[in-house]
Amino acid sequence: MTDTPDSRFNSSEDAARAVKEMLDELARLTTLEEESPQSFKVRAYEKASLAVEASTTDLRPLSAAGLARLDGVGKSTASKIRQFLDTGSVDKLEALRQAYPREFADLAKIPGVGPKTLKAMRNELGIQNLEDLRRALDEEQIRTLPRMGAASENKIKSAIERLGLGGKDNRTPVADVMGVAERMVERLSEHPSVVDVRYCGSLRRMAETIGDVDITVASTKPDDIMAAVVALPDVDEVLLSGSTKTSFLTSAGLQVDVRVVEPGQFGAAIMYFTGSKAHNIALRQRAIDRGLLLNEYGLFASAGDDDQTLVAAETEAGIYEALDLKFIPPPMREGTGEVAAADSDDLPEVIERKHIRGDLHYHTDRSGDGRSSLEDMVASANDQGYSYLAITDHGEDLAINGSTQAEMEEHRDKINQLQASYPKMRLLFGCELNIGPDGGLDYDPDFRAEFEYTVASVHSHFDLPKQEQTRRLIAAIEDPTVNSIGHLTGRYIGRRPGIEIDYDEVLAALIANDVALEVNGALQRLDAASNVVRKAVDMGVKLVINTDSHHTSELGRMEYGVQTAQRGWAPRQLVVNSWTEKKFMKWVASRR
Ligand code: DGT
Ligand code: CA
Ligand code: CA
Ligand code: ZN
Repeated sequence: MTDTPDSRFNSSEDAARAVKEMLDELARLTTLEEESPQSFKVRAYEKASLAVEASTTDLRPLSAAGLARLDGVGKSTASKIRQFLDTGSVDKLEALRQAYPREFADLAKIPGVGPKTLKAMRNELGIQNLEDLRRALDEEQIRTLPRMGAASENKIKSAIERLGLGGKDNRTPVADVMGVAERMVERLSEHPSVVDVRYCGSLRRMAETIGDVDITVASTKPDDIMAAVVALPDVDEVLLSGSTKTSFLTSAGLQVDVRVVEPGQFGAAIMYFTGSKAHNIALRQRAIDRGLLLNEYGLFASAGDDDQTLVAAETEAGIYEALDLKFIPPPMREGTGEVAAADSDDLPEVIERKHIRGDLHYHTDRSGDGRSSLEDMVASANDQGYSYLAITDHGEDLAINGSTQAEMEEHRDKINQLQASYPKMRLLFGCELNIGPDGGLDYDPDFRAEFEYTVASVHSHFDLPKQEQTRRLIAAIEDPTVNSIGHLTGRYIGRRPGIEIDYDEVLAALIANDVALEVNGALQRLDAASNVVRKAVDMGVKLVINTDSHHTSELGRMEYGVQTAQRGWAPRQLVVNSWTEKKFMKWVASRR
């Protein structure tokens, strides 16, 4: 195969995605280079990245001049994109990677470590990586840098701890893994020798951070598969190349293990490699108790040492059934009582994607950060077959992204007009209200009451003490115009720790006021977290699973939200957006 400009990327979408990732990395490293996220160059890369994401144009055949004609793409960025499409790399980016190796650049993710500080850390103290930084913190050296003090040292220390960066193992936020894994699985599934393929491990269990990616392939031709794996565009360095297993690193340093198994053993294999280890052990114990043997090749009945008969192996469902258990959804397989619950028929009927009838946190370009029109956003929701949809653009208190009352009134008219074209889907004029530092909300209470549905969320003041954060949330929950609380802590997994609250108090307030708790399906958020969902479920708090979409490409987040809810053992009946429109609207009305 030759690398003509058109053959490097299989599809227009592949090319756009890779270009966007390249631009994002350029923006990140240029922020370090220029010591400011506000620099002209950084803004240019960010704008171009958004433009590429929003555009449906095939970038591959465009000349540099053609690329520069795209809205939001400047001339200099256009020539970098062209170079990337032609060669797979960009000189400028390679130079930046040299200057700022990944383990150093990653330190910029720690709240309290800005680009200026980071450079000073390296120039003054020789800090190159997390380990160096931790040592400098222990030796109280950071406070000797300009603008830093003992308080900044403490802030950085606690951020390292709360982000889970402290341990030896280097885990990656699920948001940085899912896209890569889905892409590899899709590509492998197109290979003629692949019978079935699935990602397993912590990713299939929808963990928040991922150690490595485990992909299992069913095929009778392992050699073909191993060759196809090392040819994947994501492979940066092959670590292990065996006859049925290949391990490699992606350019972002993520490890991927791909294993090939016989098609007849696919169920047993994906069950084993999905884990968790604790779940596997509980299942194997159950097998032993029944005189059976369970391993990655199947479930066997043993009639003497060398004589084993296969009981089940082809599908996971078949193995659970043979173990006399209900099927346990992967996100619940954490060894936290799910096997015992399935044994005594106490396993809840958890929410599934097919139960979802509406999205209740949904933006349009009425919001400063929204990127698709009202018409397109509503059409996309309609394609999902939803029977109701709350359009919740940002309230006025959210600086540049919010809308004034007059703008909202005009927006309402547009929504009402659009309703006529969608007889099967009820459109609700909604709002994402901002919870202020003291729990105050946008607009005056009379106008707030005109929204047909609201989600109230924290977007600022992340550093208040726990007690104040708790009080702040409870004040919002008690407001009669609030139907739900969006992304509870405001965290970005692995990047921003989110507010600290007293969960018992907040969940009790949700119950007392009959306000729903959102499970936000954006992968960087997954907020409320699954452990909080599980606590909420135990108390009987109502839930709502949303995508918080700002673009028509983001509706798939519903699946991630559902899996996070499953991880929290959320039963269908507690999820308000699984209810019929009639039941749902009755609940909304009872609050107002
Ligand atoms: P990670 O990669 O740290 O995010 O977490 P996992 O769960 O993906 O763990 P990984 O990649 O080490 O192993 C994948 C699965 O393989 C794991 O969930 C269960 C299974 N497994 C690994 N080691 C053992 C073991 O020693 N015993 C049993 N029963 N299963 C294991
Ligand atoms: Ca893994
Ligand atoms: Ca692994
Ligand atoms: Zn939102």
